Amino acid sequence: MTITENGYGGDRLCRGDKLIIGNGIYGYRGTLEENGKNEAVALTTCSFYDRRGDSWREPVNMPNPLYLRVKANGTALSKENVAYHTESLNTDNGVFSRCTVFKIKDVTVTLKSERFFSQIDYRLLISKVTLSCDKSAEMEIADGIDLDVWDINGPHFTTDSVSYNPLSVYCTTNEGKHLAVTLYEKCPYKPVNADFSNGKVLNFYKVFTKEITLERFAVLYRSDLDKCDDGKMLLNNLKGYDDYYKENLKWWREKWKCAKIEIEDERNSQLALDYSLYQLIIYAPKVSGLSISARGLSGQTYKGAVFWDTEMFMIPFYLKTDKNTAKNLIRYRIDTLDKAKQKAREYGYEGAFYAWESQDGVDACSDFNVTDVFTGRPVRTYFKDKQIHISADIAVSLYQVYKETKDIGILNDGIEVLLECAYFYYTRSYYNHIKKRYELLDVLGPDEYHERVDNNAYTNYMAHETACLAIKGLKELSKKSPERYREISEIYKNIIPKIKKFKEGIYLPKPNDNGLIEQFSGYFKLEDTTPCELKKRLKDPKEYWGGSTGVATATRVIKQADVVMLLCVLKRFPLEVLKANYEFYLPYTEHGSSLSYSAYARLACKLQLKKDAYEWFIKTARTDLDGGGKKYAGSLYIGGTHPAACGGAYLTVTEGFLSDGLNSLPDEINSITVNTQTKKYKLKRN
Ligand code: IFM
Repeated sequence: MTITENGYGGDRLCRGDKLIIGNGIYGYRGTLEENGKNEAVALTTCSFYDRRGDSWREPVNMPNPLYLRVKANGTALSKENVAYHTESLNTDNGVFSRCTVFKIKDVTVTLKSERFFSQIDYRLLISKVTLSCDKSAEMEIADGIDLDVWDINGPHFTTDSVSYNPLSVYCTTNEGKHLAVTLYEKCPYKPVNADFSNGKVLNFYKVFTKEITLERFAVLYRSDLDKCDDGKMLLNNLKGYDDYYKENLKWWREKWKCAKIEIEDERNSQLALDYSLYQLIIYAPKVSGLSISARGLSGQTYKGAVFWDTEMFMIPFYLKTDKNTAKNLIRYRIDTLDKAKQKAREYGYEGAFYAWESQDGVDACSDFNVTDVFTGRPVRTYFKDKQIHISADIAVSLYQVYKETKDIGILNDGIEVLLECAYFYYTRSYYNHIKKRYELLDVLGPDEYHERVDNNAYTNYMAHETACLAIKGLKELSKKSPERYREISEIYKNIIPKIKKFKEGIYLPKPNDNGLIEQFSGYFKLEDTTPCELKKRLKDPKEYWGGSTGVATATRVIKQADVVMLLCVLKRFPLEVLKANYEFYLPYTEHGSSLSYSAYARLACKLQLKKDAYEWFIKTARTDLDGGGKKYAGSLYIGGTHPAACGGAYLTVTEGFLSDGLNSLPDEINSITVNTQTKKYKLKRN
């Protein structure tokens, strides 16, 4: 399907997010050829990080190889002379296109362009620009590589060398990594000049014509991935634009065969679903050792870091549609186990405490992750120190990947992740001698507004589950991989009994007489108010609600699904408990994180709350189509796309609408067909 935006003057930041293309390693924001850093143009990278000075480390935005500006009969084509403009993204084939008509004095010029990434060779970004006039005109085109890029904490590179024919730049980042962009152009005319000035390396064309087409092939290089190849081979063997176009269509056709969900419903959710799954497809890294950041490839917010979003919200999609990607994503955690062990030790514990915001396994989360809107001062936040549920999220996901792929290699290598995560919880816990139980004190659950709480139910149950999976994983190994089992049992012989003790003794807050699980000790005693009421108390719309002084801190208002998330993930609670907690926590939930809606959607399905389920589904599926999600935490910009909400839409359909949950579809949905790598499922309303 196609997402279309009309009119030249739209919100470029928002369109840039929405009309994004990508191939897992690179992304290109939905911007126009003539745009620059002020319009947030970016050729984004997955996990190619750099730090400038003391500011946050973030992924590098590459030099932009698709820059172009035009004059016709001496007048610049600019926003002042736009007569018509439309731009769109086709989710069926990952092609961005635009058409702009410029009317200047004596001539009308139509600029059409399209662009897409190669999905076969991730180093290739391909574009075609056609300029056609209603009569012959003198066209002056300057096009090439813009090195003056959009950054939050840049600049991230300096230019070492520039060459012409083809245009090429070679740069070094502050951390000493290298990147290069080479732009090869096919055009019936030769450039009259080329130069490097004002941060741009450009070819200049001057022709008298009615129409001119430029085919542009950008070959990208980053020294962390392309170790022994600087792209020369690729450049020497470039195919034609149409060949790449056909290859691209074929790739996408195959991809959608395993991923497409067809939905017939009242509010035409097909586009929202297509777009959600499209995002998950374009964010899937093409090589192992990488994972998906919380904002996908839409920019540098959240430091391009990997959160629990990947394991808890995205991996389920890949497990059904692209098992290799699911395995690669969990391998990212297996590969970074050492860093998690190091983090645990830094905090005085043993085992594995994974990074809350992972950049290659290292925690990028700052101690001061929010800025106070009133004072401009950094606010001490505890996401990194206390959000210990991250290790359990990874362990639970790892076991799920093993179970669904049946790849014993994952368990052989992942068993240490399970054991180390479980051991971390044992060492992190406090044994309460009076109550005779292990407790996890001073933690931060999924609801980030209440920091440093005791016995968060989600955390305790998930830590328990981790211990169970570690023991189960060992048992499984003993049957499927006896040699590895013997080896591991020997290495962990002193640790396994501790994990077992923790498993038996960890405090699991039970539902009370009303079926309610308390989110953390003391939660029920907090002020009983709602997000709506809290909004009235705000002195600034961008004020941060959590932390020590936030409006939500002393109240029951929570940022996102917490107990409800627990009830979704661990399928061990009876329906009456699901019902009681859904009803209880709903009025307190702000849905201030895009992760929240889908948890409520999945639970609503289980509870046969069909209307609710449909509403939550629409919200999660439309998050990025409607430009939703918070744009600021305090005064910190956190905009971009929300792949976890996209994964949440997928989970709602597959785990909710199609599973044992609903006996029949919500009234608003006529039918749903889900294609996966192995099967096709169809459900029609009774
Ligand atoms: O992982 C989430 C977290 O749960 C809430 N804040 C945003 C993060 C990234 O999406």
